Formats: sequence, C-alpha cells, structure tokens
Amino acid sequence: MSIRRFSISLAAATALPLVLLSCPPGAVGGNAQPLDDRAPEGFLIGSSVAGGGHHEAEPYPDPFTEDRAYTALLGQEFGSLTPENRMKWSDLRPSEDTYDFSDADRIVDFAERNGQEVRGHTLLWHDQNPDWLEEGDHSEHELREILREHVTAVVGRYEGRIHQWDVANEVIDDEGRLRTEDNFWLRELGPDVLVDTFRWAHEADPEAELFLNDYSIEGINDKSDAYLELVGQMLDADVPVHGLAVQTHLSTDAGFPESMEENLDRFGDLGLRTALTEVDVRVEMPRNGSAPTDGQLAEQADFYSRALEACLNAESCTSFTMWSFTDRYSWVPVTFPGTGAATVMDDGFTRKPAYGALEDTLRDHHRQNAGGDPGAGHAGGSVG
Ligand code: 9MR
Repeated sequence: MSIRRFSISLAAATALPLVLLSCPPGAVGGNAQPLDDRAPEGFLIGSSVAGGGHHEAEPYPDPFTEDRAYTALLGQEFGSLTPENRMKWSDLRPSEDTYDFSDADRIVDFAERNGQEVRGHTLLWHDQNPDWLEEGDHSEHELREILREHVTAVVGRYEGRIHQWDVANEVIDDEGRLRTEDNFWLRELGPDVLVDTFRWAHEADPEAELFLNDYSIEGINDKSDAYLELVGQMLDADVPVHGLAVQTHLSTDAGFPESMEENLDRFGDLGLRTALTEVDVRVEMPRNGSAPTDGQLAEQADFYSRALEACLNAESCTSFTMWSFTDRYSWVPVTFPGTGAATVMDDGFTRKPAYGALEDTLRDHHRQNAGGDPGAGHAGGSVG
C-alpha cells in the first residue's frame, strides 16, 4: 500500500466533525439510514475492525483508537463487528504466560455501547501464531494444554458477549485436503485436535455459535465439497459445530461464483447456519495510478449485490460482514499488489456504487418479502 493513497485523505478525514454523520448517501461521512438498519430482522450487516496485522507496517496510526471518522462509521453503519486481528494469537498472547486483552476488550466494549454483535476470530489457524509458540520446544502434552487453556480463557472471557466464533480458520487447503502440514496445531497434535477445539470452545460458552471459516468456498467446488464432508463427519460425531463461514474475498477478474446460493443451501440443509464473513471485491488497478473506471466500479457493485442477494435468499445465511468497509484500511493492495479498491467506500469514506448496490439489494429484498421490518436494527451511532 503506497503512502500516496493516504496523502490527502487521512489528515483531512480524521479531522471531520461528527456532524457530517447526517450527510446523504454518496457524500463523505454518515448516512440517513445506516446499512444495517435496512437489513431484514435477524440479518446482520457487519464489518471487520481494523488494527494489528498489516496495519502495523502502514504509515497511519492505529485505526480503531485514532481515527474518529472511521470509528463513527463503524459504530453507525453496522450490526456486527469482527476484530480483524485483535483476537488472533499474535495479538492476544505476547508470551506463553501472558494474555493481552486490551485491544480485544476495547472492541467488544465499543460494540456493546453501539448495540452491535461481535464475531470472534479466530482460535485455530496456520497464520499469525507467535514465535514463542511455533518455535518453542513444547511436548505434545504441553501444546495440547496450551491450546485448551487458550480456547477456554478466550472464549470464556467473552461468554455471552460474542455470539459467533470462527473457531477454526482455513483448515482445508486449495486442493480440498486438511492442512495437516502447514497448520501448526494439526501437524503437531493430529487432526483430532480440530474436534477438541470445538468441544473446548463449546464448554467455555455453550451459547456461542461455532464456525469453520475459509476462503474459496463461495461456490460449489472441490474445496466446499471437502467442507461438506468434514462438517458431515463432525455432526455425525456430535461435535458442536454450528456454522460454515464463507469468507467471500472476490475478484472481478475471477468471475462471480454462480453457485453461491445453492452452496449455502446445501450447508443449511445439514442444519447449519451460514455467514459471509470477510466480503470484499478487488479490482485490477489502472496502471496510470488513477482510480478504477466506472465500468470496474459497476462490475464490483454487481458482485457485492449478488453476494448479498445469495446470502439473503439462503435461509441459513444470516450475516454479511465486509473485510473493511473502506479502502483506507483494506488488506487487499498489500497482499495482491496491482489490485485494490476492494471495499464499498474509498480512502476518504466516499461511498462507491457498491455501497448503493447493497442499499438497493436490501430495499428490493424488503419489497419482495413485504412484512419484514427493515427498521429493526441495532441502536447504532454511539462513539466513545
Ligand atoms: O486482514 C488481516 C491482515 O491485517 C493480516 O495482516 C492478515 C495476516 O494473514 O490477515 C488478514 O485477515 C485474514 C483473515 O484473518 C482470514 N482470512 C483472510 C484474511 C485476509 O488475509
């Protein structure tokens, strides 16, 4: 991510007065009717909360604690928040003997003040594990104890305050095989530790819904087939798994996953809940450094709209969470250089056609299902 992208907007936008939060759609700042308030009852529109991870190498201060214009929108527009990095091992566990819950607590407190739900992310992953863990010299028994203790402490700390957990993240590879080599836990403790982790999480908070979360499983393909099989086996063994979380990192170049609704339905048929948990749609950035073309933005808007529509139509799918709502803090250009502009607002919080497409999709869904209550959302708006 280049400094150029931030040179104008960052200083200006952080100084925006909060009065701008009543601006009409399309303008910088807030909106007359926040996105989540347009959603049908029981359906949440969410966003990740920026901080940690790639942000630490970027030339801006911590977004969540320092960028008031950002947090104002975060508190106002969404019914559900997911810490982008602050509940990962890298952030919660500075050392084997210590926990640092300060950033995670701040997010959960903020969500509560704003009447928002929180999705917990994540407990068992192959990435963002601390060195003391992956490079330590622990016996199998000790590692198992470290994991059990962590899951119990973290899920237990937020008992009753986090409604869904991405317990396991990306445990199946692109060929549809369990990551028994590159997932530290599965490699060191064997595949059954996956099941144990769900059981420990369930014991720590019996009310929390426990999910498997992954990318490239939007449509019906080898990888989502592998999840269908895995989750079927887990359910047969009475493992407390309650949902499949479909990340939904899309690219206009790769085409839209046409079988999305059908795919969500087949997990719903198993009695699972589904959720779109990390939605973004990246585009190829023009080589001359200019903004995406109107054609690209229209195509992106269409992808956002179709993903939301698939989720709204699938009975099992009850939330649509974006992995950043603004390009200012998106991970995309860092990981996929040459691409970007993946979110519904630009660096300066101006709404793109994709934002309008989400509004239209929610409105159309409401019309088709007249009788729903689009006003039934979270309290929203309080920033503190
Ligand atoms: O957005 C996160 C970024 O800040 C981190 O640097 C990165 C580390 O891998 O993880 C990103 O979040 C990932 C999420 O936890 C799991 N799905 C893929 C997301 C994007 O990489």
